[in-house]
Amino acid sequence: MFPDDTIAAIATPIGQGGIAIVRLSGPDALKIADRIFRPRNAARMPSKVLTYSVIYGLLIDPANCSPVDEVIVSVMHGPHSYTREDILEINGHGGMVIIRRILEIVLAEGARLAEPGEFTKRAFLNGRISLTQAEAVMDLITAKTEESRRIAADQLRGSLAEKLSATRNRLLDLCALAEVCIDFPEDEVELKTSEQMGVELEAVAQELEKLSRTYNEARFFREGLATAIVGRPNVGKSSLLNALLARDRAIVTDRPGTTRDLIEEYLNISGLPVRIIDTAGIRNSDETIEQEGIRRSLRALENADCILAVFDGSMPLDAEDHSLIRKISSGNVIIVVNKADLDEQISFGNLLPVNSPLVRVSTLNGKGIDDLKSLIVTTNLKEWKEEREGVVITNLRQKQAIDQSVMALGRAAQILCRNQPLEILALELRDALEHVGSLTGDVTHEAILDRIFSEFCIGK
Ligand SMILES: Nc1nc2c(ncn2[C@@H]2O[C@H](COP(=O)(O)OP(=O)(O)OP(=O)(O)O)[C@@H](O)[C@H]2O)c(=O)[nH]1
Ligand SMILES: [Mg+2]
Repeated sequence: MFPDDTIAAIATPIGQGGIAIVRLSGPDALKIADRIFRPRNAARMPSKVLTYSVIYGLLIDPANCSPVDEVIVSVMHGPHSYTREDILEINGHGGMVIIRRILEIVLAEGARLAEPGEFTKRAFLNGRISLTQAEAVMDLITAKTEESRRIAADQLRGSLAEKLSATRNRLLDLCALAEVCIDFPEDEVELKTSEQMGVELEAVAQELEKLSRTYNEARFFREGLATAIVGRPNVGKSSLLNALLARDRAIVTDRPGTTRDLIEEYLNISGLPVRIIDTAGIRNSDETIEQEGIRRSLRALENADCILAVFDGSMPLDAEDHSLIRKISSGNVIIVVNKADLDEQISFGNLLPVNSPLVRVSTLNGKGIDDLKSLIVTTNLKEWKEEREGVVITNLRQKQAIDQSVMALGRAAQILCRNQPLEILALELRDALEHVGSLTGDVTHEAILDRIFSEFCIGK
């Protein structure tokens, strides 16, 4: 599993910019650098300089010795580098042709094109960071709001890894205790220890459960709160999207059936990244394109974390509104009564889902839009302040592993209660330990690593 070749990739985004960077990591990084780089000061060859040196010179194509670009290279010697291997970063001019040419030369000289996330994977495999820290790298890069960045940066610094490592040690102690009891089964020792184990099992399980609960809200900061704007045609859904974004994003007309496809945008509401989705108005339609649009609306409604159910306040409810009310009865819904600038004709009676908040807005004059934004935050982040004081988890893999560990601990507690053989107890404890270990990376499965790092960008 430990790599011994040298990888290379373009580490900056594709496009034009001030500079672009090709990054190399591995045992041959500096040898390759010597062959393709002519320093202005001939004594400063990449393999001869001290670590963390920055050298100016020409990048040349060794095939014909022609200069390709004026560059600056940074040299970092392992183990004090991102990957713990020798790293070379070539800063060239930020044009796609130039930077691709530099990459081709590096590959021709023996480096291999890196896979997505392979630099970070090496940092993990070489023991510089834990698996949760590696996951945080990409979360940091893709952070959509300042709060998302703060959570990812905390995790990258190791807050979650530390917490899990402490839990893992407690589980290791429990395993050791169970094994002592198996090896020395004198009754008196066993009784006392089993009480002690029960208490500790419960405490560890509670701590893990608390961590698992943070996922419900913390995940919104990583993924964005999927918020679908739904309603019958012409109630002002696209107008609402535009009002929330404060720009003219979606087409608005007075013809019912204007929006045909889903329109998604990100919105930052007080640090909460909201993935807002405008949908086609839901009604019975004979038209094929509109029917497909409505199918997509219904799917968005099903998958949303939060539903903004929009009604036209200037008209009584009609059959299509009633049908929508039936569909939203089980979701996390905010009722938005639009067109508050007109005389109110709508009346809901007892039709609305219980406890769903209602806000009156006018996308025409902006009334109520700020109230709606506050409602989106308060209805979806009920526990946030309280939980934020501790470590949180933001991704599903983490939650699943923690939940499986808690389940194994639950089974272990039952075995203890029923005085069943300690050998079975030890197996459940090992199971709980393994799930926590798969989070930190102490237990690694190739499939898990592949899944995590395939979500990375190339060059990271
Ligand atoms: N008076 C008034 N008219 C509004 C308001 N919001 C939207 N409208 C009008 O309502 C009509 C429909 O608006 P849209 O935003 O296109 O409605 P929609 O729900 O997206 O419609 P579909 O895409 O057809 O489902 C347009 O003529 C808007 O100008 C409002 O707050 N007040
Ligand atoms: Mg629309």
